[in-house]
Amino acid sequence: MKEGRSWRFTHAVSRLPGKSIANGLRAGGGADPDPAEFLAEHQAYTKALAETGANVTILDALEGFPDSVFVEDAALCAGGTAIILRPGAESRFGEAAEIAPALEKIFGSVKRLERGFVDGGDILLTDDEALIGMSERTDQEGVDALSEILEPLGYRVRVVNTPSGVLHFKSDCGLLDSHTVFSTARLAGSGCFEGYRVIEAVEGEEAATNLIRFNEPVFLRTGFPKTLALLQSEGYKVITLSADQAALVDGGLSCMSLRFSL
Ligand code: CIR
Repeated sequence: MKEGRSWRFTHAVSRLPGKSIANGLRAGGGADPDPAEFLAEHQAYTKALAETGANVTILDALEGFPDSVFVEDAALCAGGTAIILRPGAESRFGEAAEIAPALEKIFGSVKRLERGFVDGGDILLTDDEALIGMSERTDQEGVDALSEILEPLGYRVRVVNTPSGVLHFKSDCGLLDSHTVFSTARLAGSGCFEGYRVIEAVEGEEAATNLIRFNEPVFLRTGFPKTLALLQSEGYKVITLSADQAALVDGGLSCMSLRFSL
């Protein structure tokens, strides 16, 4: 196992949002995102990833799949391998076949989940573990199938629960370094991070937990000043990025890229 493989990356893959993002799934039935504003946020996001020195591939928008900008749910890149998942929302299932050719080109070949359902947003990878949250989108059959692929790649699988009413496991947590997780109190309280150092979210700023560590910086959503101060006081270099448009359709910073090293 390579120390830091869960946050030091040479590559990322993202997909441009289409105009159809206005029809993206959302639990709350709130306002539609604005496609032009979403695109501007996305451009700032991919630029920031590239500025860490990573090679960022940006795929064309897929108008037929409104949520396809959230590439993290259709595939998982782990241990030098790309795994095509089976997203659990009906309107998103076809995104997996759409992303496969791009990953085949980059990785040479891909593995495929053959049964069940798993959304990548339910998977938190650390250096040697995959914490997989059972959710409305991720079921036991999918977890079993994914475990068969991940264990030979050097990941122990820890099956955990996504809190009810929460879309994805990583809606409520993010990795800060090889040993440290940033989590809402409600998720950390379940005991699912035993063995890790946990920094709990500031009350009222829980939505900030969907952050990503990508090389040196931690990317945090703009608008969470107490969280910014907390993470800086813990010694992290934090860069803030707006993800307000993604949030309108239940997305955040982690969902908009696949992050890996070759
Ligand atoms: C969905 O409901 O699937 C999208 N509107 C949001 C997906 C966010 N993805 C993620 O947190 N990994």
